Amino acid sequence: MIKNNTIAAIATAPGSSGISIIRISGDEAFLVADRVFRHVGGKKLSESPGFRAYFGKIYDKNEPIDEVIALVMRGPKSYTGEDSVEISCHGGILVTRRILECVLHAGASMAEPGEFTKRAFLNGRIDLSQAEAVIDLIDAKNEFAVKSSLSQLDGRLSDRIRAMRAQILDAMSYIEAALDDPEHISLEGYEEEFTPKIVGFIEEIQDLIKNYDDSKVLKSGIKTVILGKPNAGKSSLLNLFAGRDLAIVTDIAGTTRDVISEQINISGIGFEIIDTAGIRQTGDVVEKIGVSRSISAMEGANLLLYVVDSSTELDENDRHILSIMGDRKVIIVYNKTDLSSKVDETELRALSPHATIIKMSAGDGTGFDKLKECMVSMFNSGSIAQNDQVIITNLRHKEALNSALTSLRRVLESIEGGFGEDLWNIDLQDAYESLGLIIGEAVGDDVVNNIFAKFCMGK
Ligand SMILES: Nc1nc2c(ncn2[C@@H]2O[C@H](COP(=O)(O)OP(=O)(O)OP(=O)(O)O)[C@@H](O)[C@H]2O)c(=O)[nH]1
Ligand SMILES: [Mg+2]
Repeated sequence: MIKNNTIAAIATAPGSSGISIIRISGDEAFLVADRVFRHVGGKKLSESPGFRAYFGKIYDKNEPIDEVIALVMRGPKSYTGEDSVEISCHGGILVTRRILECVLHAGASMAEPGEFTKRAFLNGRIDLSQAEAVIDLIDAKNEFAVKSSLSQLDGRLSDRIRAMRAQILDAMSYIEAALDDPEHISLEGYEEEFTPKIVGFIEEIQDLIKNYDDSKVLKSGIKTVILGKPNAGKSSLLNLFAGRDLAIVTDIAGTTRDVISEQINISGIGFEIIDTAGIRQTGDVVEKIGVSRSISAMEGANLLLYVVDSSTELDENDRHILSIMGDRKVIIVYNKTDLSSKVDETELRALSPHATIIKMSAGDGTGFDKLKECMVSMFNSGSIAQNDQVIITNLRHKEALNSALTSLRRVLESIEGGFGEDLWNIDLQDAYESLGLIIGEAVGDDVVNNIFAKFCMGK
């Protein structure tokens, strides 16, 4: 346990609320709290066995400030791993600040953002990837992000990394021992046993890296681009998703010129819905720019919603757009079903055989629920983005995995090239260290400070 001074901060969001919490942590947390808190029954927090709540008042010298509940947690079984007190007071801004001031006067120092979590890391209660999961959890914008951060906080990533490091360490020790004592430990034929192990590590790391891109999609939302020729009803559809008049809708073909987007949530899954300019051959300079933006928006999409105006016949514009969509995931939105239909479904199906067709009216909202259900079921079946077993969500982790991968590939090259076992160990050592960076072994202070600086106050 690292001896630390006692820190304090307001842990709840600033503003008026039912309750606010002032958090105190460190060796003198109980003493500091006892200087400002008077229990109704006269008990001292420093004499508490811990994990109990005490009702009383906070005093500034002899002036009562608020009625509060003090929650006492004894280290190492606390968030920070240290003795901690959480004071729940009435949630006014002034009251909360005044209590914090009293606590600071009583001997605590003001915590830096993220310092409570940093202490949990420095005290060995959680590792670095778990600390990062705490920020991710706080920042989570959808259920996927919550789930993946929780699994990381739970230590699932750390467990996999630790298991790999332990095996690498074993291999290194064996080689080292054999090099030191060749008479008793032989490396004769060892590469036959060793090569598959290294290949196994490489595959496992590749697997982790591969799901990084999917997880990035899931954290920020599945990129869903609405495409179609002018006047098909694309902006009307965006407005339905947004639940408000976000984009301008008119009966003039070529209304939308710019790419407009909105983050939404359907059944806990994040989608980034992007409205684009209708695609057609046009002489208008501004509209032309819009059309080329629509096409580049399509490039990075995870899902395309192709809107067809079913009240007009399919034309060259429709055929052109359907042909440039390639093998991307497409839902065809057969729009304007409230008008008489001029579009033959079989022809549509022939143009885009793998797409699902949803009939709806963006005008009055009929069939919109079916479209949303279809989007969710494509996600759940894994056809838009992989949604299980996703573990890597953090760029720092991905970079560490990449450098471990490079080192392990070098080990394979050394084996194939018939280079000495001492060379294998140099690269194994590098891989071991790179993996260690993920869980926070031997990371520099600057990296640690940088990570915790992203936290909010009181966390
Ligand atoms: N009757 C009917 N009209 C619709 C429907 N959806 C859209 N419209 C109308 O069709 C016209 C064009 O709609 P928009 O949403 O602006 O079409 P857009 O695809 O964004 O058009 P551009 O931005 O020009 O590419 C507007 O007059 C809408 O009110 C629908 O389901 N039924
Ligand atoms: Mg539009």
